[in-house]
Amino acid sequence: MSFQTILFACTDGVATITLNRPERLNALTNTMFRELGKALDRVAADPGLRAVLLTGAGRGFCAGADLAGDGIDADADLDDALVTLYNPTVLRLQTFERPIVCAVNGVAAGAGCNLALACDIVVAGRAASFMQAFARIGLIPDAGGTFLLPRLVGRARAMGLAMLAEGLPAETAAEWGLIWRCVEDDALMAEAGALAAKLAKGPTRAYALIKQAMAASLDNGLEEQLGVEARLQGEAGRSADYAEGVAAFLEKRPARFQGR
Ligand code: T3D
Repeated sequence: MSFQTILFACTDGVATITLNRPERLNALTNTMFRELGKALDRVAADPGLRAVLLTGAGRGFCAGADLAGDGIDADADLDDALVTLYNPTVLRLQTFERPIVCAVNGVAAGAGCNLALACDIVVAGRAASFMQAFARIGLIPDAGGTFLLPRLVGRARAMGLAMLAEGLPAETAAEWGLIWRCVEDDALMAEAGALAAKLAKGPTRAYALIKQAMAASLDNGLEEQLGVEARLQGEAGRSADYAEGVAAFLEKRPARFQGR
């Protein structure tokens, strides 16, 4: 499968998707959204692909909507693009039934920042930064920014990020709990790759259920969420990986999860 705007490679159960417009800091185009969707379709259809690693080519991760090309159509309402491309992509990443590691290799701005934050585990190189660039051009955070930011870092920091639209260094992003970890730049791909490889050998179904449970908790009270946990744990408990996990524990050996 060949693409114009992304690279797609599969190794040892990990599908690596690289946003690949480095001359534009991987700014998002309509084609890129469609190709990202096709790459995820391919992963979803292959039970042997059990984790996704998302990153960017060149010195940036993603500079948000392409302000010069087909990313913003001057004749169309912006909400059309959000409804047809951005929002389905954010929902897909958040509900995708494989763990998604994002390796943020440089600046992540605008919707590029929020696509990164929609992934499950975000690791950034020390030189990377996270910028809600929208207000610089008279827009508001989209691609889930107004949903995730206050939940991740609290209202005060979310408002500062959204209104001041300054780049937040990766190290501070990790301190604030916006991302999982900040690592040295030259260690980024090895560390993120190792995380994805580990997840690709893990209990895939349980990971999908963890994603569901965490997402549900954002809207639920304790009692409802306990109900969600009971239902999803019931499902996890019927998986072959649960049986294997318990057997491996009792036999004092590493578990060999099959992702079922
Ligand atoms: O419905 C809709 O479609 C609306 C949806 C909107 C969602 C959004 O994401 S809105 C936010 C859009 N993004 C931005 O406003 C960020 C724009 N970029 C920047 O502010 C800066 O590039 C960065 C702070 C991200 C990085 O700065 P720097 O100095 O490291 O790089 P640079 O020199 O500005 O960029 C390098 C090249 O990439 C440059 O091209 P050139 O001059 O070398 O030919 C630059 O024009 C290009 N580039 C960077 N960002 C974009 C871009 N080209 C098109 N679109 C971009 N977003």
